[in-house]
Amino acid sequence: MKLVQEQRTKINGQPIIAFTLANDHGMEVTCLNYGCIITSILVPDKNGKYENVVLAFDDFSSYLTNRPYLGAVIGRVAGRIKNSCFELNGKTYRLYANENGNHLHGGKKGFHHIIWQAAGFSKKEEVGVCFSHRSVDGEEGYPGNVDVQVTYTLNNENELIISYQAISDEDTPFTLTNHTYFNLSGNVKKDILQHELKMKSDRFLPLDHEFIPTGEIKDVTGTPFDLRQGKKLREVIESTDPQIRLVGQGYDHPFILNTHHDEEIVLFDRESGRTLVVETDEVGVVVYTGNQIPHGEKMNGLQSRKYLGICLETQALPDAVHHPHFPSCILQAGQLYSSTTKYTFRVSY
Ligand code: G6D
Repeated sequence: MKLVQEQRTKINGQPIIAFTLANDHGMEVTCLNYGCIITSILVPDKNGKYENVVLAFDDFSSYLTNRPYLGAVIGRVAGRIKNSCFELNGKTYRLYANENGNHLHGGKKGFHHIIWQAAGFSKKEEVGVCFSHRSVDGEEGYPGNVDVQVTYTLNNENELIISYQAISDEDTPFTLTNHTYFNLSGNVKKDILQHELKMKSDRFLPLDHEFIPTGEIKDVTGTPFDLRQGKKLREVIESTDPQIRLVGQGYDHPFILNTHHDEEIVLFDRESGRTLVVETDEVGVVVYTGNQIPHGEKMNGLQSRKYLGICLETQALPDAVHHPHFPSCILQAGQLYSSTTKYTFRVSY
């Protein structure tokens, strides 16, 4: 196992450090203390060729805006909160409204724009980085002081494990995710439309015109959201289903997972043979096929465009604060928030 850290730049005198984690088989993960952003994951294809399978900006400065939220940890609350407000314990809280009057992905200065405290670690069978941050009372309009810890661990099973922990001194909505865009072709040789996605999920959440769950929980049977047998993403984006069309021909939808830590999400690229298995203890996953990736941003040596990557954002159900029939996303004062998502990279021949 190897851990290398190097200073990339400074922001207001604070060093921006890149951590490169390497296991004994050649898999590498590179991440930043800025937004806990993952900028590279090198894994082999069926010919043993190691290539990067995530989207990343060519220049660090692009992360200071980062409209696509490339690679970043998202919080305090991943997803959208309608009208940027919620009621809690008889009080109304107003959040920063950063999209059409709604609150998206933690607001103006969400966790993706934070310089986290970071400490690398290296043991015999694992290497990683532990990021920490105190989100103070009133940050983006949220109540309570929350101490957050995000740990990236790489082991010799080619598993990247992301574990999130937090504790708050007041009740507050709280659900984190990682917004990495995966593209298993390697160095973004192709877009993701030849990828196949399989998921153990019987239900999904239809969205309204602002991409916020309507509250309906719908059976996937007979819809383009049925991934139980696997589907090519090209088939999905070519669907005429109104929900596929609504978000720009693709997914941007929450799915409710049937099971946990049971190979519930599998992404496969036949040409390279690369397979990504995602397992989580989270209730759901927002699958986003990059329909809104802004054009013309420089990433992976290319001009960005739609469908260059797919996000598998494991998290609580979006806008849960407004849907009492969704599992709650409220972190009670003094309760430990704990969530783990594991990304396993394999090769299929
Ligand atoms: C778009 O609607 C999508 C979001 O789900 C995504 O997280 C964001 O782009 C990056 O707003």
